[in-house]
Amino acid sequence: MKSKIPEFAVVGHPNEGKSSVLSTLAEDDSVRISPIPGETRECRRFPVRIDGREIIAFIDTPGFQNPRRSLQWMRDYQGPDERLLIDFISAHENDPAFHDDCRLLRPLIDGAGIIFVVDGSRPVRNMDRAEMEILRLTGRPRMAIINNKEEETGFLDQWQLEFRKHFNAIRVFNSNRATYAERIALLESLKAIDQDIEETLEFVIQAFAEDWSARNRKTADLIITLLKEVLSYQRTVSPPEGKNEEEVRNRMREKFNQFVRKRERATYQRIRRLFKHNIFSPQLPAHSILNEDIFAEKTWSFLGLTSKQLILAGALSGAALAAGIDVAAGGASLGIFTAMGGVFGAAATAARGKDLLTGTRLLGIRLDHEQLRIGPVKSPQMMYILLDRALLFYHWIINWAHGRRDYPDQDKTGNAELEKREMTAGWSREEQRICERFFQAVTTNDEAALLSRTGEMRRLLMKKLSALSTKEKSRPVSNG
Ligand SMILES: Nc1nc2c(ncn2[C@@H]2O[C@H](COP(=O)(O)OP(=O)(O)OP(=O)(O)O)[C@@H](O)[C@H]2O)c(=O)[nH]1
Ligand SMILES: [Mg+2]
Repeated sequence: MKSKIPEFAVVGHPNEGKSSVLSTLAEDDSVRISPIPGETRECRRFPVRIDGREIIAFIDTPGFQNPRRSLQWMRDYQGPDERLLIDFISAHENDPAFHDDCRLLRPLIDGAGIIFVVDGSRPVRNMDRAEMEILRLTGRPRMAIINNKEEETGFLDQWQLEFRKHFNAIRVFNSNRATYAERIALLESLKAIDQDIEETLEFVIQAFAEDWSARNRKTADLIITLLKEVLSYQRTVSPPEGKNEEEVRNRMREKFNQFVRKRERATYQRIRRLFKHNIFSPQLPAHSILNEDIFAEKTWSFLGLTSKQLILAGALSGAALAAGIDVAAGGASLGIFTAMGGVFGAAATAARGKDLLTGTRLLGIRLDHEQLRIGPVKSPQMMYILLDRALLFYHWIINWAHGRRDYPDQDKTGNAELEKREMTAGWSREEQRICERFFQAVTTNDEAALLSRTGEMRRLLMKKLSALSTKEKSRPVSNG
């Protein structure tokens, strides 16, 4: 039985980035992409499923093999328009010189719309004009996508001029950098290519948006669970006789650190899966603060609240400020990924790092009836550090396009940067209070307050996640 969901064949010249565009659009990292032209030889359908239900499908196709001769045949064709594709395929299907052309055109007979992909960083050639003309002759609704593989933008005007003759919509969409907002914007433009599918696409866009908020809600819940587990951490040991108490304390502390690292890693894995990075694991740039251990002094001097803010929140004494150690606040205006280049000196590190990391300021450890008790967490800075790291991770993962397969550290695009003002130190006092109340409820195990504090925290996180996911980076070139 034929499905009624909208289908689009992604077509174009070999190696222009068709499969990459599809992979990003469909958020499917199982699509085969390769620098060698001719990677895709057969059509493959990639449906997008939401809650197990297919809502739209994209078809990966081989690149045009013989566009000029195919066009010539079509121009000489005498039969009825509606039989053009069927007759073309039956005339060429056994000719190896037209293998790919027959394959890529077949989905159009079955009713698929066209998404034509070109690498706009090179000039328009006659071959491209032939391909565009073939697509126009098919009479199917069609959109052109400019996927710039290189930084070069000098040929864009040329492309747009050509596109206006042949397509119903044009859009710049980079398979390696497109964000969620840009995917939605592309679907919006796709509506313009055919009135008949406008309504269906409206439904698809709605479903995409709802699915995205559902993922954000799940992400918020995962972060909250992580916070609760870490902040309420409590263990008790009876130090064996004759054992050095200091050693036991250190071991307890190390166990806590291990627990936090493990739980954090597991949370990130889940977030990664929520955003459908199933096969490839996006790599952080070498200079990312997330590459630092969560208990590294560097982490504690870059992330979380400033000393001043902590004092304001009653988590640090004014003496710390008097001692002149609030230099860390100087990082407030710096992008967190770029700030790593040694801007911070030892003073800042001493302020928020060492002070909290050593001793018992972070985690209470006390002797109680011959037993050593550790936890719960005493400093809210632990919560802010976890929050900042999770937000950084989230921002990184949602901006890693599924079609991007270049792993080495070459992120010059800047889309991984999260400004300090978008992290907890930049949150309003009221927002920080929500965090403090949550911290209170968790660490004092105040069951009565916990439910409403968790609700507040979830709403706050949802707001932050949604703000991070709707930053649009490119605009449509033209729509008609
Ligand atoms: N830098 C950069 N590389 C890209 C971009 N889009 C695609 N590529 C690379 O270009 C090469 C070809 O990409 P594919 O998506 O496999 O191209 P295709 O059009 O499907 O190619 P065929 O299946 O061979 O027709 C791969 O090495 C991609 O990683 C881009 O936006 N930027
Ligand atoms: Mg391909």
